[in-house]
Amino acid sequence: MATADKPKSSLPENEGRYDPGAEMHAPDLYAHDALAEPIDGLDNVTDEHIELYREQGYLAIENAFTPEEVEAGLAGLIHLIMGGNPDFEGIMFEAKAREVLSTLGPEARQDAVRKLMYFVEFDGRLKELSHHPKLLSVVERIMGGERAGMFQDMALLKPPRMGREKPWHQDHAYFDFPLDTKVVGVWIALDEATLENGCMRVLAGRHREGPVVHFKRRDWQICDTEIEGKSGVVAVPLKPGGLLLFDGLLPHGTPHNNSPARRRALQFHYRNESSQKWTQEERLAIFGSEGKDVEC
Ligand SMILES: O=C(O)CCC(=O)C(=O)O
Repeated sequence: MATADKPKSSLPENEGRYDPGAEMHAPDLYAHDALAEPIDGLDNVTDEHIELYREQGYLAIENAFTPEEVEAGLAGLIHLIMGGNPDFEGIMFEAKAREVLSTLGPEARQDAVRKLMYFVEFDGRLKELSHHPKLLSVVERIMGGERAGMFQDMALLKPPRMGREKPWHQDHAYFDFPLDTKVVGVWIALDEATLENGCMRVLAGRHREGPVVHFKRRDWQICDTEIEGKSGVVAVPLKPGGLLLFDGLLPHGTPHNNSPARRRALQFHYRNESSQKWTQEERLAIFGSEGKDVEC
């Protein structure tokens, strides 16, 4: 396992900043056909499960992390949100909370955060989770035994009532890596992630059909009409300490959190270390709509 790329203390330009507001999605956009069936524990991932990952583009694992590890992750996040490391600047607030931020006390401030990025070099507890040997071993098995390098770390908090949708997208559409790069996302539940508070939805098996054009709408996203009415949507509710592994080309998204419950999660991205880089132009030629006869 390689170490993370050079730490950045703040959000890089164009990353996490496309933020047109809080327009609400259609009520059925995240309706599901099935629930994921998680494996119990990272130790119990068999070669058949790895094969299943290749076929369906994801694998859910419950009890991947202990309650103590989950507590440590949450403590690390809260420490950073409360300004415990003054060098860390990678916090993004929910659009609705920005106007009132200066009036919020510490508890309310936590529930105004949409996401944190590039934090592992600023808190050892979070770094330990991202470099957990059992997790890395499964990620490297998915990559066919290649060495994995983590290149992005995020925490997605979806606060009660306010937490915005993350529209359907493929993560690869955000990353400047050639399409043959093995990109594995790991999404870790720190609170219970439920249908109501915005657990992940995935379009099972769709990664095998390759890239989908993305548009700037409520976010950099797949057009809603590409998803509406599609079968094969799997919802992935998880208890704290459970995780979802998913392919960089797997369409996925999460609805608005309209419940009173928090939904805090970590998301790490790994790629095979031998992969090359793309330019942004190369990426947009594949994932962007410009020059193509497509509309949204
Ligand atoms: O945690 C979420 O709500 C969705 C995260 C996600 O899919 C992403 O940031 O790529």
